[in-house]
Amino acid sequence: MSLRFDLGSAKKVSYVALNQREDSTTHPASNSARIKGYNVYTSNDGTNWTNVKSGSLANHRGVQFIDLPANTTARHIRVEKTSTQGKAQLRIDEAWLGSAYPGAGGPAPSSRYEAENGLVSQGVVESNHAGFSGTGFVNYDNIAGSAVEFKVTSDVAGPRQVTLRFANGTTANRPLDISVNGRLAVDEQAFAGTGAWTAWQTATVTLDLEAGENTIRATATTANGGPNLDYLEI
Ligand SMILES: [Ca+2]
Ligand SMILES: [Ca+2]
Ligand SMILES: [Ca+2]
Repeated sequence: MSLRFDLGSAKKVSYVALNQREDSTTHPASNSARIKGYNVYTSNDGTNWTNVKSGSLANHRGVQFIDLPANTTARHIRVEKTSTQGKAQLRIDEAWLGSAYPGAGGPAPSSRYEAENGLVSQGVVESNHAGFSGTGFVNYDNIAGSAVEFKVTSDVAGPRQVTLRFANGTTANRPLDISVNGRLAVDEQAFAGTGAWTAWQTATVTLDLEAGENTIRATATTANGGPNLDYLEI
């Protein structure tokens, strides 16, 4: 008994995931068709097969993963059931192939820069309103020109999504001018009231960054100062 996939052309395959039919809620499920022993074969022509993995699956419910050897590339994948936890059937509700695990390649994980570790100009680091990340947040002085500056590293040049986490316990918008490397990038980015100083929200802007270190400065533009600023994330 086997399950066969045709990818249409040779592709990288990192794992096979199987979600098998739950035949019984009792344990042990002697009438279960769950796979015990298996072989996984690959082929590029659908005729000549290579056994790339053999093993056994636990008698568990839920999705189970069969990891394939590193750099497995094939058009055809076949999972053969060689022994059973119960009866000799193959009962698969869902199955899929993965080319990579999350985090293995693709965009780099985001980096967080806490505002309280930034360069604060006319503001104070506080921690009296719960829900912040890190060790606190920056309370901008209520004055135009108060600012927080971040040194942010980008691995590539070009537009990047940059998220700012903030709280504004007033009902008045507290806009910030956001500059990159000394040039105004976003004029009067809005930071509306969030309902409470403990109610944190995020605002996302797109900034054109250079590869390497960038200076991002968020400057209050009204006499109310900025919102309380928790962090910047890229
Ligand atoms: Ca303030
Ligand atoms: Ca402005
Ligand atoms: Ca923080």
